Amino acid sequence: MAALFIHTKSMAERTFIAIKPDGVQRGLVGEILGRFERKGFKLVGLKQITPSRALAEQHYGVHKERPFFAGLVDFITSGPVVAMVWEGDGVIASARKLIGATKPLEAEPGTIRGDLAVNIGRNVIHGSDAAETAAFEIGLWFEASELNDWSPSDQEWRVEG
Ligand code: DAT
Ligand code: MG
Repeated sequence: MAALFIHTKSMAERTFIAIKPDGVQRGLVGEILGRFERKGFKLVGLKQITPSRALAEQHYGVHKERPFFAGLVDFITSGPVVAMVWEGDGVIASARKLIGATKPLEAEPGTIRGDLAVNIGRNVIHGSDAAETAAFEIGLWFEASELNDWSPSDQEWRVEG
């Protein structure tokens, strides 16, 4: 059943990750990037951007009726964000595990929020929560030309075959 082991670029799973303004201001960019790199995922898009209100409101559109929405948009537009796309099998769910629970005081030690944050309104990082939101958020934050297909030279040491 060799077909089971065929991987093509079109099958590759991708997720949208953003280091929020608090993470950038606190000098946590390298620390956070390093956790995804060390796990073995592949970075295929990376830029620093201060989001417009329109971008922020679309990104958090699912929360637009929530009482914290205006404050959330104020916060996410308050300074540079480091926007990323990471690729790999299972990367959407795995990234959410690396990130930890939304409330940092409930996030497990060892997770990004568990180790690096204390407040829900300053929880340093965003990660897409499902395949549909990942596709939406990647398309919202990145042009197709900003994403790179490439093969890490040590790929065979990360995945089989
Ligand atoms: P997550 O970022 O873990 O996907 P979410 O989608 O429920 O969490 O909410 C998006 C962001 O909104 C979250 O990272 C922080 C903020 N937020 C959520 N609930 C909040 C609350 N009750 N008070 C203040 N900010 C909140
Ligand atoms: Mg969310």
